[in-house]
Amino acid sequence: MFTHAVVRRPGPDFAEGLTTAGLGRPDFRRMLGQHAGYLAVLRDLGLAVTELEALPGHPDAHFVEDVAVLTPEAAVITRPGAPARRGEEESMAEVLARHRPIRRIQGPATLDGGDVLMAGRHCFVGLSQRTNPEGARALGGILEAQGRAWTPVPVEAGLHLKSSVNWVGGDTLLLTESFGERPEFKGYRRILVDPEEAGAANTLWVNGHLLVPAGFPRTRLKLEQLGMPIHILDMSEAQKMDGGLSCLSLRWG
Ligand code: CIR
Repeated sequence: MFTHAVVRRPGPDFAEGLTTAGLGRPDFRRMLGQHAGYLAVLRDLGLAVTELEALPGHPDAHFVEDVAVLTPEAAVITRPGAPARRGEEESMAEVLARHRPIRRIQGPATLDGGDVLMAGRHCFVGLSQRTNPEGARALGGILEAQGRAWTPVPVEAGLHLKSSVNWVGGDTLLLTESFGERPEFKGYRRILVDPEEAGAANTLWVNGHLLVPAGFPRTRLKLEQLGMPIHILDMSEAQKMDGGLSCLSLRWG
């Protein structure tokens, strides 16, 4: 169960962030509204949410998930794979140091938290355009010292591993079709998102509830079979910047 989360308010320059989505220019007021709605759900689900101020000059800094990985034993401050995003991590390290001992990923390793998928005690680490093998191994070494097993997973589609694969409780993963048959996930019950609904894969489990992005009715029907309460959230403006539900918070318990 999660008891805490950290989020960061999007800044007025957030449309200058990195994106490949091709979904058009996002709107700041709408983004703030969607961000506030997301925070409200986290608070309703019992999390103490710390909201940091926007970080001027870092238009992607509200995608806080990428700059740290939390385990019960440590907060691992990452070295983001996109040079433009380096510098977001320091103010997060200050906040997380109040909760966990700090560990750091050092260059030339790169690691984005969006590539780190915790499925119960097991961790999958995506090898992507952002996370290199050194970054995966550096995190893996920290996890192993904590008694956790991890598996690297090549990310051949999407920005991060969690753009395409997410844990939705128990032994169940929600995946896009291209990850559905990957051997790394064979031991799990797998729910595939509809091929037209790839964006639905970035669904977020929070304390026995599922936060699901709006606009994906077929995946919603499949997820309803799991019997968990579902919260549909409009994520259109974050999606225009290649982001989604998991990227907007760091969560721990
Ligand atoms: C980026 O390209 O880094 C941001 N525009 C989006 C990051 C999304 N983060 C995530 O999926 N964990």
